[in-house]
Amino acid sequence: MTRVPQNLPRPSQQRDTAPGKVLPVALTLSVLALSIAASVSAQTRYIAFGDSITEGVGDDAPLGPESGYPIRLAEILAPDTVENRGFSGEDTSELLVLLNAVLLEGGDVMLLMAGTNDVARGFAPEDTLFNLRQIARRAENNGMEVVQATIIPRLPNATRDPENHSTKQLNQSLRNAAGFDDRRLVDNFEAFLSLDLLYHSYYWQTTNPRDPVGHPNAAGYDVMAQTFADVLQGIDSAPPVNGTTDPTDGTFQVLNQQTVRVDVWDFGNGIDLDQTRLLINGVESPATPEGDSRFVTLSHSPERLQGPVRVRLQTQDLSDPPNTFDREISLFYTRGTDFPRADFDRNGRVDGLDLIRFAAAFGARSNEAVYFADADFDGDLDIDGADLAEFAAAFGSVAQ
Ligand SMILES: [Ca+2]
Ligand SMILES: [Ca+2]
Ligand SMILES: [Ca+2]
Repeated sequence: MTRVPQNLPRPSQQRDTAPGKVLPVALTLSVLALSIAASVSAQTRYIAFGDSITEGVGDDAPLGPESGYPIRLAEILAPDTVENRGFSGEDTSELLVLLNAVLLEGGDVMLLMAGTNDVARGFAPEDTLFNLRQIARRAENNGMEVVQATIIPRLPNATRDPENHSTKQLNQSLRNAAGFDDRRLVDNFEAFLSLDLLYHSYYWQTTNPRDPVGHPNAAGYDVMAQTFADVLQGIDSAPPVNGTTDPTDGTFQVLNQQTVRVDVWDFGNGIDLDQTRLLINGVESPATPEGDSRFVTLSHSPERLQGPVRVRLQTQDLSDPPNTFDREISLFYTRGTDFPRADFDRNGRVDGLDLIRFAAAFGARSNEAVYFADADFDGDLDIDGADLAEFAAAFGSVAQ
């Protein structure tokens, strides 16, 4: 029901056409003109700032001259605009240098997604996070709102971080930073991980097997644009996600008495605390969520951990229907873990990566540079069919 404020003229009074009443009509018209002007200038100018994944490298179906998620997002958000300020190949320290020029162009909201090249160059996640927070604060000091975004998973055959250990760690700390700094978060990492046939359908490698890091293809950029759009339009399509996770995925030599501690965030409608639990090696832990519906911590100190430890988070949010999360978030190895000898890279299983290592040494004798003592299972100073048989027998075995 619309309430009419008492101090406004009633419709019957407005019909009075006496000469002295022309002024209010003129006033009404000018207020109308002003409000139209205001609605035009109320368009939001988004600035998409990042690396090649913002620029749109890998987009096999660009929209006219423009590639990537920004142009797709602009179509969804029209008449708001999205300007592409993606700089291919730049890490966060380089983007920090480019920032001033971008800020000079103005804009209302910065969409900040970067860090993939930092991972490729072996930056520590905390250094990347520091740079991203610097970028965000400087943009905010310049009067912009900053929306942060997690980076997408790397390909399983990427030369750096193929198992996404560093990528996960960076994204987890990004979630904590966005939460504590009170910024909105677009979780591309989570959105991508929830896709079926992710690496086969949403990455450039589908048509370009030489993609070094893992750029999305057009289908991937469609998902990314929609993930941004949902957050910017206030639609909660993301489940609660794990922030800082300790021990983090892929850690070795963890103490046998170690507290497992996981931060959980929901950047939308909130966490359903009753449906939030940690499983450790498949068994529900007594950890209970401490916090509120936006941010909780789950913590548990098992009496003794041995061998590989798998931590699984099950949670959902308060959306209707709920967005759910049920995934292993960390696999770490305690002291005394028994790795199969053929697990050359000590990633916990004898797999294709070890096979590549074995194949490179196959046929070598101990006086040759390619000889690799770990692969000489019978210790007779060559790597031959007998060692291959041992390797084949061990293939697929896991750390205990
Ligand atoms: Ca949510
Ligand atoms: Ca291995
Ligand atoms: Ca041998």
